[in-house]
Amino acid sequence: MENKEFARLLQETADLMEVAGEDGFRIRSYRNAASVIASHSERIQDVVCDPERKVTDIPGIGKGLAAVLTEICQRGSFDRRDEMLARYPASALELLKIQGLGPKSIALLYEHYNIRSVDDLERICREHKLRTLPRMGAKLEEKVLRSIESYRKTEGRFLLSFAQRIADELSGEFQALTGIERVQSAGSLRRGKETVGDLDIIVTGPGAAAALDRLVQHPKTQEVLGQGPNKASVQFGLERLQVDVRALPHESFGAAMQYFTGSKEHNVVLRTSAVRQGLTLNEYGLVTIEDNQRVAGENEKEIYERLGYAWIPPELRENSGELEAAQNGTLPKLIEIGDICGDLHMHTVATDGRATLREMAEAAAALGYQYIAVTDHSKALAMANGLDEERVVEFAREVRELNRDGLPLRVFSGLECDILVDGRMDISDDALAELDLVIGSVHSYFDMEPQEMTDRLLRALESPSLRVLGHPTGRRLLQRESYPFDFERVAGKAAERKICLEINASPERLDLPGHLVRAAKRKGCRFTISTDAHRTSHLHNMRYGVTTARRGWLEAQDVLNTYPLPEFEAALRRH
Ligand code: DGT
Ligand code: CA
Ligand code: CA
Ligand code: ZN
Repeated sequence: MENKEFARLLQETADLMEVAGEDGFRIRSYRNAASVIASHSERIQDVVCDPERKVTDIPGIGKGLAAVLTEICQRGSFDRRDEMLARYPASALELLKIQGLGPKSIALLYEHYNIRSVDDLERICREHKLRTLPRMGAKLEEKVLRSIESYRKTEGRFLLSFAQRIADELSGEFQALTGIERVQSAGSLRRGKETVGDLDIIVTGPGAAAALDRLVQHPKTQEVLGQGPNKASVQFGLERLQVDVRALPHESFGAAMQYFTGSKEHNVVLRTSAVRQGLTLNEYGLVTIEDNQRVAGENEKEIYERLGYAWIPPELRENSGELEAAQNGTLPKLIEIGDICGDLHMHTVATDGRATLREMAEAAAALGYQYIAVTDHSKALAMANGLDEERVVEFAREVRELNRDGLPLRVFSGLECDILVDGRMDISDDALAELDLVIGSVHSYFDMEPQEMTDRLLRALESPSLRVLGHPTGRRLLQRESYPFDFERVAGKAAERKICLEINASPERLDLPGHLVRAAKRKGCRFTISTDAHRTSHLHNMRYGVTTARRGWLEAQDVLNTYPLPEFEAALRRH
């Protein structure tokens, strides 16, 4: 069991206790423990199961919590949680996921309107009854309705990185079975979509059916949804991610990959095009309608080419112009992970990161990078111990020295400077001017009117030292939508001011999203792709940023950190 899962169970229970109006001490200790566990570097399960170790040695974990953690290890839940769940069914937890409603509001809704589900809540808002409760108003009604809409869109979806981990785990196990030729993921995962509904895995080879058995009998399989000779579907892991595995003959591999990669919209157009050419396309192959002659199927590329298209990278298969481009020979030459020469957004122990500058530099050098920018937070993020002017200037000096002393790669001094509520930078221009690379980011006051937020961002783009607009929409996948603002205007101004838009590769953000990357490119913007790493392992998330850039049709030259060191440095100086 992952630390995140322990943390989730504790948070959940604390939430329900708060709904129940229980005393604050217990609740705080659960929440505190959840955050300690979530960021603990070792697996809590290993510590709990090791008779030589004591969980109570971890700061923030007392005797009571140690017992709770042991119980979770043994049976995946604990008494207190079961008690709370008996009192407030799963629907209360569901309601807690609606943004804008805290436990206290939910308690009120239970009490006054006996709300038991998201549907109930929606009805109460539509009937304007929410505003009759203490401290709630018409504005909150609107906000809750918007939150419900976004909740329904994300319900039952998973982060790309999480889906990828499960796909890798299962693929590895299938590959190890005998008689397996190929194991590949299709579906939204292969298209690199930021969230994934379910996994679609294709297996070929004489022993392919063994993969279906393995899936169905897997110790982590929670429930079997169906099993036939060619297909098995299960709910996998505690998170109950649905996994569909299909066993197919070797000669259908390409057709199956094409069919199950989708998107549905892309496939509809391709199939229609096939029919116009007297052909039928399905998961088994491409065949002539007239006499059922097979013309392609083993190889995806052959299928596209036989139909008059260049092979289309999966990230583009959304029926948003890629089919026309593939016919005209105007598909972009998409950026690849190997094009990346450096990472331009990361944090260290100086603020809320876990590693030192040298540790980050060493880890980045091990990835083959030529340079990094270290960009800790600025003082407005007091909780993160953000840098003030004095520390900024001192940091710039220190980095110049460290580069002379010999680091494993070139380090640029940077800052993730807060964009204040009025659009000013959190740090004076003089201090910012000492740095090599300044990112400006919004971390507070998300609830502004669209016009205000647009003005705030436009003003930030006036800052003379600003090089990059960090995580430009502020979205948190499955948690918080973008703050509303006029994206076209902001992108236009960024292009004019030659300020890059960041593609933040953190799997919880992937911000900008692909469709906005593409829109910004049309406006003439350039980009950076960076991990926002808070520990060395996060540097590996670069792949998700590159995937998102590909979904935005970017080529290597659109992205500043594909430049080799001399060109990158020259570009910084030109600014
Ligand atoms: P997801 O799982 O919601 O993130 O999105 P996808 O795209 O992986 O969708 P999924 O798992 O329902 O199906 C995978 C692909 O298989 C889909 O992109 C296209 C193809 N496919 C599945 N069912 C159908 C269908 O009923 N009609 C058509 N045209 N295509 C289908
Ligand atoms: Ca899927
Ligand atoms: Ca599926
Ligand atoms: Zn940030």
